[in-house]
Amino acid sequence: MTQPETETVETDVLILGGGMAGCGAAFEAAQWAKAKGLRVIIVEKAVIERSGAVAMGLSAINCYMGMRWNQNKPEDFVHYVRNDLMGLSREDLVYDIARHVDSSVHMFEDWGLPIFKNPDGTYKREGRWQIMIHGESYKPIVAEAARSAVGENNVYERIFAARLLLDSKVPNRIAGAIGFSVRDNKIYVFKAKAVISSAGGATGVFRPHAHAEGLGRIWYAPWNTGSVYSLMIQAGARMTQMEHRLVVARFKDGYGPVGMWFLLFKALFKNAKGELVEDKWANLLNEWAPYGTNKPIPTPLRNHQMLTDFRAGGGPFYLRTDEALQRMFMEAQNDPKKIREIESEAWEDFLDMTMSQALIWASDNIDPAKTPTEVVLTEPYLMGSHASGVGAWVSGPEDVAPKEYFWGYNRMTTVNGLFAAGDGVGGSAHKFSSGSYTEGRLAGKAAVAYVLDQGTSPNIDQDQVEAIKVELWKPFENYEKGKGSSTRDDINPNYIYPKMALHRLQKIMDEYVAGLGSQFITTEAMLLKGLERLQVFKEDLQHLAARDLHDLLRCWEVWDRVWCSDAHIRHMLFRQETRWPGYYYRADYPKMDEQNWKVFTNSRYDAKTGEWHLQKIPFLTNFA
Ligand code: SFD
Ligand code: AMP
Repeated sequence: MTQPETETVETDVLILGGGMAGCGAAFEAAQWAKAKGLRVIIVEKAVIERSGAVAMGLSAINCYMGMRWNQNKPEDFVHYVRNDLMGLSREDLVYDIARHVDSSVHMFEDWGLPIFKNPDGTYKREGRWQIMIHGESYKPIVAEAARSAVGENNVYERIFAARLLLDSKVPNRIAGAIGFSVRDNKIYVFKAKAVISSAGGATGVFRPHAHAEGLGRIWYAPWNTGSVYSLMIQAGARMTQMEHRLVVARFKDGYGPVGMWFLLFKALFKNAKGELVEDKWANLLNEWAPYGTNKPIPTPLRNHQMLTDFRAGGGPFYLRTDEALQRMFMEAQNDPKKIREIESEAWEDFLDMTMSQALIWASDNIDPAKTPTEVVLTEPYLMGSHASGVGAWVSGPEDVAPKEYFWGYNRMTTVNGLFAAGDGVGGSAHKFSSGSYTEGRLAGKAAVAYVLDQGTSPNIDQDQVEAIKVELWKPFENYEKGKGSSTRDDINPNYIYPKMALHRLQKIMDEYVAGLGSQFITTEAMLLKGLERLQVFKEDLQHLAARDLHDLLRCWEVWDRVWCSDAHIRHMLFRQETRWPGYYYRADYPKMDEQNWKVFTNSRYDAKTGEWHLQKIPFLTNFA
């Protein structure tokens, strides 16, 4: 590949990642920016109509209060999230999303998203916080609003954001980002007064169930590679709860979500002997009181019961789709029209968001009304929007944040002018699609306020930009220098392709860092070994090779995952307790320790020294 062309783009607000949070940020920032003549840009590595976790669509919106019908108060949601996260959530951030999320959902409906309705006009609920949608086109609907809000010229697609740029004259202030096109031989330098990091969570860090050609068949979006974290970590932003991974129960092989079956269809979760796992292991929950003894059972503890039963010989496990559907058919008095409706809902749940699950049913001759469906736990994901809270440590909203958690602008990280949203924000889980969008809106509004208050033009160090450009293109150089020294292009003593590198990373993480293969168990000694292996692996990664732009993208995605792994291991080492059994077990500290560890764990990477600094941050809340 020849040297790339460089294009410099100047903007006031730069949004990295046009997923749910990015589209929310764009929509909101544009409203405030327009009046002041400011520019807002989205940079997306794919095309926003079909990018990110909602690319395929969704069949539910899992964060909706229903305040217009007095169904829930934001405070109720704070209590729910507190319990599911085993006591540790940023309640100011959770509350802030809860009080605004309904307005986002109402806009989605206005823009054409079909929402299931009850005869009285209320939204049909799957569970207390979840509503059902015909959501195959959810993302195009949301993207269209974002695109028209910022204007077509301000949507930069098929560009991978690879580095954040800091101001060369003002310490700890953001100045923009560098990305490269995944279609043309081109590097972009974006100069910005404020940046919103919303490039999605991290998958593929751990070895998944599927392998070989099925490697990408996982639950969360395979193209979310942890950029949102690696960009912010390298820029020196303080991160929080990076140990708090997500492991969820999913239908086997297709990774279809289970929420609708549990909550709406009331399907029971049974082991191979037909025993109810939740009842059989109810006593386990006492050890994790007060959270374990509250309802609903926290997500990690449901996993913990399943893993315990597995060790006692209970596997395989099934969601009794057969029993649930037969019961519902009976309740419908075997009316063929009603049965058809129930069957359609059952299949649409997957056709709207995880088509592969419906395909697996069809190709394996499974009729869920006759056959129970096998359920397994996923490999761990790093994300801040489902039942887990990894991400950046951000300022809360002024009116409800403890004063220690507020530093001027809502959702601003500890780097001035750098904001985060969605999976990128730590300690505030259960936002899902609607909450991530809402958080994007909050960050978008605050970023415009920041630009208006503080936004002088950024200073960019051209030498630094040149050095990053050389570094980004190095995999091409590695390939050119190394090629030809073996008969097979993919086996070469001089370089390593990103796919092989990914396998190596996943092996380290699986074996030492409590992945599937080690039954989510680890210790200090195992983690230290994993860290050592990761450091050696990083040396080999200097030899990553790219033949084309697609390879180049994959190379830098591997690096994203390595940064996430580094942070994850260090945080797991730091927290000396087992707070989320079922997500991971520190076998050397097998209990939850409320006295010493009911704290947030924050880290900061110092790019100058290459050192990580970890600290405990007191848990504070203004909510009862
Ligand atoms: O039940 C770069 N989610 C669900 N949410 C719901 O509300 N209801 C459901 O039914 C949900 N289910 C579900 C969900 C996700 C998936 C994959 C399935 C099922 C199968 C979760 C939500 O989707 C999730 O919480 C939000 O989407 C998170 O929002 P955000 O904005 O943080 O992430 P994103 O939408 O994936 O967007 C990230 C964007 O960044 C891009 N990107 N762009 C430029 N440069 C880089 N370096 C980049 N790296 C990434 C991505 O392309 C993307 O556009 S259920 O199972 O939970
Ligand atoms: P899922 O489909 O598993 O991603 O879950 C969708 C929604 O349902 C999320 O809000 C989950 O927290 C919730 N959920 C899933 N399973 C259960 C369960 N067994 N009990 C309570 N809530 C659940």
